[in-house]
Amino acid sequence: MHVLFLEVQTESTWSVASVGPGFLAAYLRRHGHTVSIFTIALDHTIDDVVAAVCQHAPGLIGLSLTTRQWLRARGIVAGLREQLDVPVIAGGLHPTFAPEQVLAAPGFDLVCLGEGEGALLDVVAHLEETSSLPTHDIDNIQRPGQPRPPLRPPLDPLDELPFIARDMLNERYGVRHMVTQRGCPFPCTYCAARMYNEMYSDYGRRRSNDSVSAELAALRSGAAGDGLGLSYIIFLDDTFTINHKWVRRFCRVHTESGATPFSLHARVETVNQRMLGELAAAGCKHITYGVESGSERIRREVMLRKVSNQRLIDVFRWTREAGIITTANYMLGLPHETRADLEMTLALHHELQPHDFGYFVFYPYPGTPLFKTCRDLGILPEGYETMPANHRQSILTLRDLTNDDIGEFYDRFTAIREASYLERYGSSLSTSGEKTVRDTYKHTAATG
Ligand code: B12
Ligand code: SF4
Repeated sequence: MHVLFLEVQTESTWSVASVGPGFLAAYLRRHGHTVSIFTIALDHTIDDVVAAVCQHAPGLIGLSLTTRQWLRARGIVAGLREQLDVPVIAGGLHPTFAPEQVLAAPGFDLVCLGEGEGALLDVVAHLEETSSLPTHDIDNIQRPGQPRPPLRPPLDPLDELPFIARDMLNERYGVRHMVTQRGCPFPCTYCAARMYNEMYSDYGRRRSNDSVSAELAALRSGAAGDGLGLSYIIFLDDTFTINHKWVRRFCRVHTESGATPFSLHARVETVNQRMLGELAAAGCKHITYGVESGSERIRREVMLRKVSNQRLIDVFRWTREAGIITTANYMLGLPHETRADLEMTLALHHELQPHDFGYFVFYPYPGTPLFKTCRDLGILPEGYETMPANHRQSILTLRDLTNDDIGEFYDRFTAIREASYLERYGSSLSTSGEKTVRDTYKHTAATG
């Protein structure tokens, strides 16, 4: 059977890699099915989507949805299904934690909860055999009006999965996206990704060093078949630096194979000076750290991130000293946050001196502890699910911050960022050159 993934773009500035569909496509292909992807750009109309679906002629349409993607996808799927009768299945973080909401929307037939490889294969096999949607429980697959189905155990070992299907990722210039693990052991209350730990008793797994090296070697030798080779690696793992033994071995083997430059995401609790030195020697050029707030109270009591400001300051300094570029990510507008807390975030930013930073207004993702907190506090407005996720404003009716406060701090972050670009690149840049640098930084700062 042919499966078409529709990738829903929500912002033109994100360099989106369709990671989930990449794994699913590789798995389906291994089992004899064909898969393609169509990206729904911001200016595409329903008619464009209908035309693309007709051209790809799928037996099943799949969508991988974050909450932001869902906010746009529901209109698209409703419009599409008015014109075409092709079954639609949705998976990913939003459908996993708000399945009833997704299944209540016109045009969605099935939702996949959690890890999707085996479940999607079962759905495709069923459709192929019967030409109809399943009327019985398939593990992980929720149907309209039915209770949550049982979950199959997470795939283990991950090495048994085929390498990600590169044609789903929109890669260019040999810049490759890599995933070496699934699951994150930390308890951050705002994070949708960690909620898999609550769904499954033991979700954390990592590929072996050998499997990761083999995939990189294949890319280097051109085995991906796209003629792009391997010039840079973006590790998308939530926290690359979790297992020191694994990281040390990776550094050794990666150095021996030529030390292709790479970037990764880490938490400051999981690195030390020695590891940073080893990473730098192996080609690590850029680390993104989640800082989130400069207020230890907000981090400790609201986010369950118990690290001290001093540790953050030390790790940013060590990383710089190792010759690695740093990006810090911040959040604004959490429940119980005050203007004084936001001032602390700005003050900490000045102490950390990251090369770049991302700043995001907090959005409560379904399934997370903070989503529940917002509902319990009565600060999640009626009909929140129809409100757009706006970068400069909160959808919440916060008690201690107004939207003007959030907008003001957001603009202060923007001003700091622009001043730092100007200081660093200003004199040497034409207007169009400056735009290119900003766009590049928007991409590198893009993290969940
Ligand atoms: C890499 C990444 C990105 C990349 C690429 C995103 C992408 N679409 O792949 C970039 C940098 C672009 C990005 C951007 C953003 N991200 Co991001 N990102 C991640 C990250 C760290 C890893 C994703 C990953 O590697 N997954 C690995 C694959 C294997 O897992 P998976 O995607 O869940 O897929 C499996 C299952 O879910 C299922 N499945 C998935 N899709 C489908 C579809 C079907 C049909 C089926 C059957 C099954 C199925 O099967 C897959 C294989 O088992 C996650 C955290 C995480 N660990 O998930 C955050 C995460 C997805 N991002 C998040 C956010 C908030 C964002 C931003 C909105 C950030 C911002 N403030 O602007 C942006 C906007 C993205 C958008 N357009 O919506 C949130 C989403 C929460 C939510 N409920 O929406 C996450 C969960 C992080 C978090 N802290 O909560 N992100
Ligand atoms: S925010 Fe990052 S460190 Fe915290 S639980 Fe989520 S993925 Fe893990």
